[in-house]
Order: sequence, then structure tokens, then C-alpha cells
Amino acid sequence: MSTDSPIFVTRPYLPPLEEFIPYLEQIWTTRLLTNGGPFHQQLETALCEYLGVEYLSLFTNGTLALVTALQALRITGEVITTPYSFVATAHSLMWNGIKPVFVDIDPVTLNLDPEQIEAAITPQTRAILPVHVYGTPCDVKRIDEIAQRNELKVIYDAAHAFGATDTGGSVLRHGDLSVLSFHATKVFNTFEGGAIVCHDLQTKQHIDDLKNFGFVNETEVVAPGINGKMSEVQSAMGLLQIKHMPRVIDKRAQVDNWYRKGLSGVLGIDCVAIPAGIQRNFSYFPILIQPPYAASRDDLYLKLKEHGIHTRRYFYPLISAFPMYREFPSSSESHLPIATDIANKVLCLPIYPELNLSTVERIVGCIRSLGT
Ligand code: T4K
Repeated sequence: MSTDSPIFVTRPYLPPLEEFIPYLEQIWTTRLLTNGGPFHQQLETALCEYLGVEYLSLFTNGTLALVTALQALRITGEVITTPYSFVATAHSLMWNGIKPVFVDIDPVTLNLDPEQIEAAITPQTRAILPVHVYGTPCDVKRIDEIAQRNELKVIYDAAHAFGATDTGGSVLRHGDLSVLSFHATKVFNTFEGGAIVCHDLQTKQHIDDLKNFGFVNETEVVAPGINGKMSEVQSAMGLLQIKHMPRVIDKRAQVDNWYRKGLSGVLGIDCVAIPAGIQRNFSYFPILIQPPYAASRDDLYLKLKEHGIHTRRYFYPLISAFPMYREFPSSSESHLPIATDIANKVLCLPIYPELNLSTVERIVGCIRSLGT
């Protein structure tokens, strides 16, 4: 048993408290607490600029943003998605009465395998809901081609992809819509929070109406919308967090680099590959564990926990293995061999800006010693 204080998979970044007080003072003065107040408006503008996107609607969390994104495009029927994600991805479909159709993932990127998508399309298919897992961009070009050829919409679950870019710019520019999460555990956090990125003002206005119960003015309601609004305290936190983002991402990059160096040469431990031309956000540090490493993934997970190192098995179990999904024909393990294999091998190591070299060395030391 470890006597050191526990190390968790993440530790939310918080700017110095004194920098937040002036924002709170302003809220206390204006009494504008929510419903599209001034900080909310400023944050939408600031995020568009920071992320390099044109239109963005803030939400109170990523899950409501996903649910609303599907409603905004009036998606029904079946949607093709990945089983290798946080359960909110598929839950957003269920909340809309849509049937998820799971297809397998690519063994390198761990994202939806475009090869498998086309075979899963039926006359009921209306959209594809891929996830940029760990912030690694999907094969957007091929997904786009498949969607165009089959007249399908594409909504990217970009919960992990804040600030990630490919050679053409923000990964959020792809698809019809992209959905972000600003949860406490994310690279950029507003405690809870999320957003939908879209390409035109009309769609943004529709999304804004949907997140406000469907009101278009004081007396008219045009759709059964939800309350998905981000509050002024959350928005103020976002405005302050943006100022710290470059340093936060640099620090994360350093931790990523320490792990890659420290774990190189450990047989049976693979760091997930870095695709070329991608600017990452270092949101997670997943490793894959397999023989000849001496311990199983679950043994390593438990042993590290005994040492006070709380890793997470994101994403095990697969979404398709949860009771509300496992009866779907597309959920069978034989249909999802790669995702099943990866879910049994993956472990996400602690990564956050304040993680120092000596702690990373301790984590790496434990992994090295348990593997021999
Ligand atoms: N799509 C994808 C692909 C997602 O990954 C997510 C969320 C969503 C959609 C939905 O977005 P949101 O509706 O959440 O905005 C966490 C998060 O709750 C969840 O946001 C995230 N994905 C998922 C991957 O991870 P848990 O249950 O693993 O979190 P929890 O509470 O165990 O936190 C992990 C560790 O972080 C803790 O051991 C300690 C530390 N922690 C956590 C919190 C919340 C803190 O130090 N402070 C904190 O406030 O789900």
C-alpha cells in the first residue's frame, strides 16, 4: 500500500482563484446568471477565435449537446457509431429514439474503421456518429466520402478533440456538426460544459433555440427543445481558462513526452501511435498491454492502484457490452473483434498539467518493475 497521496487519471486545471474573483464580482453586480448573458456571448466569440471555427453554441454539458445535435439535424432511424467511446455517445442516440449500429474500429487510430461503415448502411441509416477518440482525428476524408455517396449526415463526437488540428486546420471543421465536452476531466474545462460547432448562422440559431426549450421569441415555441444552456459562472470560467490554454497544453505535451521516453523498450507496452500532421491536445495517455509484458492489463491496473496510482480503463467495457445495448445485432463481440481486443488491453495513465517528472518516473518505474 502506498503512503503517498493518490494520483488520479486526471486533475482538472484551475486558474489562480484571484483571477476568477473579478468575473464573479461582475456576475454579482449584474445579476445576469444565465440565458445567454454577457460572459456566454463573449465565450462563444473567444472559442470561435481560439479553435478557428465559424459558429459555436455553448451547452451546459457535452451530452446535452450531442442529444441536441441529433435533433438539430432531425436524425431518426439508425446511426452508425463506435462501441469504443464513453457511454454518452450511444446514449445520445437512445435519448432520441435512434437505433445505434456499432461498427469496429481501426487498430491504429482506435477510431471508427471506414472500411466497416459502408457494409453497415441500411435503408434506415441516416447518419454517422464517429468519435475522435483521445483527440486523434478520425479518417475524416473517407468518412466524408462515404457520407456523401450515401446521403448521410455526419456528427463528430469531438468531446476529446478540443484544439486538435490536422494539416488543414481545426478538426472541428469536418462533418455537419462537431460536439465538444468541457467537463472537469477535459483539457479545457468549465466545470461542466460543452458546445456544438456548425458551419452556418441559420443552423446555429436553430441549435440555440433548441437548447432554450425551442423558444424563438417570448411567446413562440417551435420545437420540443431542452434546457441545455451554459450558465454565466461556467462561461466566465471558460473565458479565464482560454488564457491559460497554451501553457496547459505545453505542460501536457511534456508529460506525454516523459511517458513515451520512460516506457520505450518495455516489451508488451505500446503507446498509442501519433498520426502524422496532427497537432494533438494530449488529453489522454493510453497504453496497450499484452504479452510478453508479465502482468495482464487488469493486474497492472490493480497493482498500480495499490501504489496509489489510479489509472482508468477508458474504454472498457465497450458501450456495446452494456445491458441496454448488448442485444443489438451489431453488438456481438464477433462483429467487433478489434474494439473488443483493444478494450481488454487499454489503460489510460495519469496526465494533467501539474503532473511532475518525479511522479511520472514513479509511475513508469512501477510499470517497468511489474512487467519483469
Ligand atoms: N463523448 C465522449 C467521447 C466523452 O468522453 C464524454 C465524456 C462525453 C461524450 C460526454 O460529455 P459530458 O456530458 O461529460 O460533458 C469522465 C467524465 O465524467 C466524462 O465527461 C468523460 N467523457 C469520461 C471519459 O470521463 P468518469 O466517470 O470516468 O469520471 P470520474 O468522476 O471518475 O473522474 C475521473 C478522475 O478525475 C477521478 O478519479 C478524479 C479526477 N477528478 C474528476 C472530477 C469530476 C477530479 O479530480 N475532479 C473532478 O471534479 O467520467
